[in-house]
Amino acid sequence: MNDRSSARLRYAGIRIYTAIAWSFCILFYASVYWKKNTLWIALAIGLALGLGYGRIPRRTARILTGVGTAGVFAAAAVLALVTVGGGQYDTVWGSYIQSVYEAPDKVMVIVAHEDDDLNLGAGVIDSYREAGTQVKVVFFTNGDYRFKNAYRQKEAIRSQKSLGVPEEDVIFMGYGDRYRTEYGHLYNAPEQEIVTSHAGYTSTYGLKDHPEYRQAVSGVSSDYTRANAVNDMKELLDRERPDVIYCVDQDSNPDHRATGLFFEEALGLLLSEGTDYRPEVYKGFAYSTAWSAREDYYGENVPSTVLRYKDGRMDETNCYLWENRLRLPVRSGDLAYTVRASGLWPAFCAYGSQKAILHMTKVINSDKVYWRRRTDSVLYTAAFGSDNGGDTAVLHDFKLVDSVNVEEKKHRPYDSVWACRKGDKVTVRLAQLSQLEEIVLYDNPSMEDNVISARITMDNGKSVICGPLEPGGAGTSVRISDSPETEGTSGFTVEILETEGEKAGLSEIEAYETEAEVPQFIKLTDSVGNFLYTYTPSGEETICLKLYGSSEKLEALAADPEENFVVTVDGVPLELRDGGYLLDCPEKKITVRAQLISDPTVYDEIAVKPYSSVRAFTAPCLRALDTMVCGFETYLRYYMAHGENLLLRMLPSF
Ligand SMILES: [Ca+2]
Repeated sequence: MNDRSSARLRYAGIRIYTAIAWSFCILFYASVYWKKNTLWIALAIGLALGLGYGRIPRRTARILTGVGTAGVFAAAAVLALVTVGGGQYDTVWGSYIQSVYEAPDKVMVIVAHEDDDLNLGAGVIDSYREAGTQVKVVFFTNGDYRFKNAYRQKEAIRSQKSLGVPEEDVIFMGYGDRYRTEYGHLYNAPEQEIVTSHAGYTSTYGLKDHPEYRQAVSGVSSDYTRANAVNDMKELLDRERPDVIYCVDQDSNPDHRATGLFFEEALGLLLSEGTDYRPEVYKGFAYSTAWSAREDYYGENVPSTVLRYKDGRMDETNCYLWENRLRLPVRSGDLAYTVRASGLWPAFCAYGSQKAILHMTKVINSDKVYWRRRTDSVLYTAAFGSDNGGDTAVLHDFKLVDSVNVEEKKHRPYDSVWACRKGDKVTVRLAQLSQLEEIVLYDNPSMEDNVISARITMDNGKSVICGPLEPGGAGTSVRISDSPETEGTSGFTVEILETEGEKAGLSEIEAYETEAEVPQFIKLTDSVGNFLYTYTPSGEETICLKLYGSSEKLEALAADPEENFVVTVDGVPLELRDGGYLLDCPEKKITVRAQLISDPTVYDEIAVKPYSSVRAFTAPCLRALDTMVCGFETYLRYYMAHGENLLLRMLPSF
């Protein structure tokens, strides 16, 4: 090769390099304002630079190359800064909280789509895994609405792996992501009718080397029938028998609704068969408390999940009151000053096709919220009857709501209730004599149609008048303390004394012999109740700490902190005023410990860092850079996902 052609080759190399460097820089720095066309604008400018390189003065060309190179180095520095400078919270939570995550042997998380696992369980799944607890993650659909299942499922496997869940503990049920039939969704189809999914499939399928559940256990696929969907779910639960189950509940997505209802139907059937399997069940929401929650990650301290709606109810369903939520702490490594430094970053990155990174500032909070559904009611095996000919089967099927059309977004599921008027009675005959402590009546999910008053009469003659019932379908607890000398009751009747509205009714009745068991832990919070791990005060202020108790018992103790708790810094108790523990902003990092006086194993510890004016200046800069990096990575991964998915589609079969 002569000198001339080698120089030409070098020159061409520099042109290409400059074009790429500039495209990259524009993409990277414009990410914070990313619009759909940013990619094309960046590529066009890069291309123009590459083509025009020979036509501009050599000196200008050199400057262009230099600036492009400087931009690339600066981007690398920004990446390093938000990763290292965005350091994770460095508290170790009390071993006591660890014990909550250590307690079960097996946990199951049931969601509709590949990415709902993060909405429902990011921060909790990894906490269980860190405590050594097995977690099985179940995806009901293949996520094949816009993407190939192969792409979505591989994303899920990668994401879960980063949370510590091995591939063999990821289960795909293989059902469709939406359906195309006249019945609307599979959930509302006739039991044995085979329906076609949006992607054109009529039976369950999975990956070649990771088949769907039915294929894996029976060697055949399940046709897409409603009966098969319930049966697959029921068999899975019975086979796996997890101690704790987390599952999505109602929201505007038909697949989320269907998954939650299929699960409840399947578990209801299992419970009615009289097995001794009684899992702890927690329902949660993929949208308002996660995917579309408030964007509030950035701040000195990551706050806890907030209610997005006004009247203390979840907008998705009236059945869950905000005040009744269980708040679980998250692994402190998941919280950091930037999202790039969060321990959950790889899990969100894995879902490139869903732009999951962009939702990290919403999904990650200092707690995860769930609603407990007890499964130890003695009524699943009881015989029900009513004098008004209404459907009493719905009163002990485990479902609090149901829907004749899960596709109808605005539809409030009032369909599956025992309709009643004044004077109507339900008779309940228990399978065996029981010493009942509590009966819970669930009014129908309508806010307007309500049972105002009812009388519960036990077979042993005792009767209680209750009401008005909590409107909207949240349970109303009625205390029934059998006197100790009786052998228990064989049943009871519920007589409706007064109603309001046209469609009054009950959606479920439960009866318990014992108190509810919930995870037992305390957590230090700020004055408004945000869970704390590493607390950085936002000014030179006096800090007020409070206590959260996870159970009614601990909550009651926390309401009288002077008698029951001691909160100390290096062994010195903090002053208690108006229910809060007062602490002056420290000059060095300190550890605050809260402890139950009667049981020192019940405790929590947080770190409190001094206020730093340097940090007050650098933190907002760091967050701005973090936003830029998140935008860049989101779209890079999103376009890569589209490219790979396109390739998958071109392959004949996968
Ligand atoms: Ca029901």
